Amino acid sequence: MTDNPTIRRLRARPALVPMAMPLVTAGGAVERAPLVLIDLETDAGVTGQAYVFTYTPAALAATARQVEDLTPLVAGEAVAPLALARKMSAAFRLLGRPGLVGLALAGLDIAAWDALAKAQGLPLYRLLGAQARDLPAYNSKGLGMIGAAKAGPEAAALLAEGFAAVKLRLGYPSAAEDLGVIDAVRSEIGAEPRLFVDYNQTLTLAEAKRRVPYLQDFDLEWVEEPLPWDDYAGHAAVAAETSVPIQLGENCWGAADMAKALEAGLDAVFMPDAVKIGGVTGWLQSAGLAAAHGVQLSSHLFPEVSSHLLCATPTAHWLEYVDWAAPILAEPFAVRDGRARPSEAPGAGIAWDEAAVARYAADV
Ligand code: SMN
Ligand code: MG
Repeated sequence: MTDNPTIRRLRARPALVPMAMPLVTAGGAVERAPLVLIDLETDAGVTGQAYVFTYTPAALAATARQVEDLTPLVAGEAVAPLALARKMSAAFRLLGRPGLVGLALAGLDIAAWDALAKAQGLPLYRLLGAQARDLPAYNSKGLGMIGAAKAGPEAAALLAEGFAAVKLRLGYPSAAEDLGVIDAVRSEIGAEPRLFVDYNQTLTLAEAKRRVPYLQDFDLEWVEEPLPWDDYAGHAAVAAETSVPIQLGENCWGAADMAKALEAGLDAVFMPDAVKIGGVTGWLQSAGLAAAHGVQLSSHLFPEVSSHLLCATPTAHWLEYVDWAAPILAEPFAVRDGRARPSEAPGAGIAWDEAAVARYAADV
């Protein structure tokens, strides 16, 4: 094994992975997890692994194809993620990065960091110069819009998996229904567990100004994306009406979007998505910006790589836990007593269970 590998090719396999708890949000439903499983093959006996989530099966085949179509641009290049990011920026300047190109480029970036860490024999957090530590994690895999009667027992079941915090998706037709769901959950789980709520970008400004202040009585950790993600002026107006912290950032495409969000000066916390933000490279740039602004950063999805990234984040806050990749991973990510730690294996902690990958291969 050499610590200076070069890239041979990118392989991408689309998979549709069953979800124990399908997730209905006000912004759309996810019934099976559409994942593109990426292998970055090198000439040095190490292969980098990453997966990206395409939200809808309609984007699965095109994203997998986009990843493999990067091969001619990177074959023969060193596994040097920052140099690759520079090259990809130039290659996609005219087209632009948001969308499926952004997912594919983040997959390349994460797989390249994974391969580099493996070549060095280090877990990713150590390659990044960080130390492992316990990260507070909330169980986000369920609690879609299932109504007040089901939400209480489901919240209790999610906490019983070893968590002290869960997230509810809101945005029911009426404010009364939103409040009824939170009420039902609080009566079932008591005052102690931390609660988060997520509107998935679905309220109008007038409705958000009316509904969000009602949430104040429930001691919530945050309210996520009441408005379209990049309506910073609108979110600032909502933040001015309530003491519940506003949480944004899962839809920022790259550090430049994070910079714009932070410069908008609204009172908010942020939770970049390791993929949309541009992989490990985009995350590190964003973590630097957040630290300079003194703003807390949580993660969105991808708990395996995000646990490494949060250890390298000066203002690290919460880790979002979902188990959507667990069925195809050789060692699914685990949280104990509400605390998560990055894996100690070389790389970012992603290895395929090949039998499961074959079982869930998507026919697209
Ligand atoms: C979410 C993420 C991914 C799919 C559906 C909903 C949600 C979250 O916004 O933050 O977990
Ligand atoms: Mg969200």
